[in-house]
Amino acid sequence: MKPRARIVLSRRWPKRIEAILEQDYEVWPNTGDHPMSAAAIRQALRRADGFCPTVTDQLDSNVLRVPSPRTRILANFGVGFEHIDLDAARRSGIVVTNTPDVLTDCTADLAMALILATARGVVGGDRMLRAGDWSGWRPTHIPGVRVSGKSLGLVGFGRIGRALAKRAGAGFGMRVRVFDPQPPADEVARELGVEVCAGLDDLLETSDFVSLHCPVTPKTEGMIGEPQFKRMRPGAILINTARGALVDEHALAGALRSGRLAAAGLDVYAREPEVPSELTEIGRVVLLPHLGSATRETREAMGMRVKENLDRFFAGEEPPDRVA
Ligand code: 8YV
Repeated sequence: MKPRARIVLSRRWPKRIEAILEQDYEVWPNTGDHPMSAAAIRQALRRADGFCPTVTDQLDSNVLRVPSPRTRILANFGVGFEHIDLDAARRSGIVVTNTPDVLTDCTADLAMALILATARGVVGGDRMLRAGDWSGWRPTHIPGVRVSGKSLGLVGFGRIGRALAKRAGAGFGMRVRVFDPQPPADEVARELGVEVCAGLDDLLETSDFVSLHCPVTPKTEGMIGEPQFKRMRPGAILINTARGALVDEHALAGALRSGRLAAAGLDVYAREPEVPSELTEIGRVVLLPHLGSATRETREAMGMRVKENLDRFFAGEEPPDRVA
């Protein structure tokens, strides 16, 4: 019998999926479930056939410069892969895969949740009530802003952006405007009921809510900074479930403090798990700890998608979600 391939999981995965993996692989889990150090990752690359990282692992060119690695596949648990240097992986002859599709709906759901939470005082209201500060109903208590019928600008119109467009358009009657360097075909835009903006500035100037749905690349890093906040409608709300590095967090805090922005809903940060204190100090920001794909169903589906990539790769076939 062929020996089973040895794989390292950089974090604990849902129990059921770890058990399924163990049927076909020699699984080395990271029992402590802390982010792995560069040295521990290098050791894994020397000793395992496959390495399954998450967003908390930095696989830069330095880490990947392991002389004759045993690892031949980095099967990422997650759709975003900016933490992996694809060129360095290619140079070391390592294949890279990710997990698209399976987290689209849950991430779009969370973006919608942040739109509602920021607009309607969901978190502030809960906080006030628990603090014993609720003196009873009154017409002027926590005046939110209406979501239904407002305009929503989507920066990036891939899978998650499209899923949010459906929810916001069909469910909340929002006018959805999109900007993507690769704009959707006319029939796709028509079918999803979205208007395609001429550029980012056009989107920022015409949206009550702006929600980010693009990957971080050298081109998009810091793309929402002071000049962009100045272009946004006074009282607009920023939602970010994509990546923290898309936003200049200091400029965001400034735009919130000055009142230019009414609120922000954030699930991601530039230097996770660090969250700038100038953001935590502002009550009108809803801050979540990177929960986009955090449902039992989706985390299991992500694990199974990684397994599908591993299975195909170790069977000598092309893995379905190869990105390098
Ligand atoms: C994941 C995500 O939880 O898939 C992604 O890119 O942002 C999250 O939903 C995380 O990346 C796991 O690695």
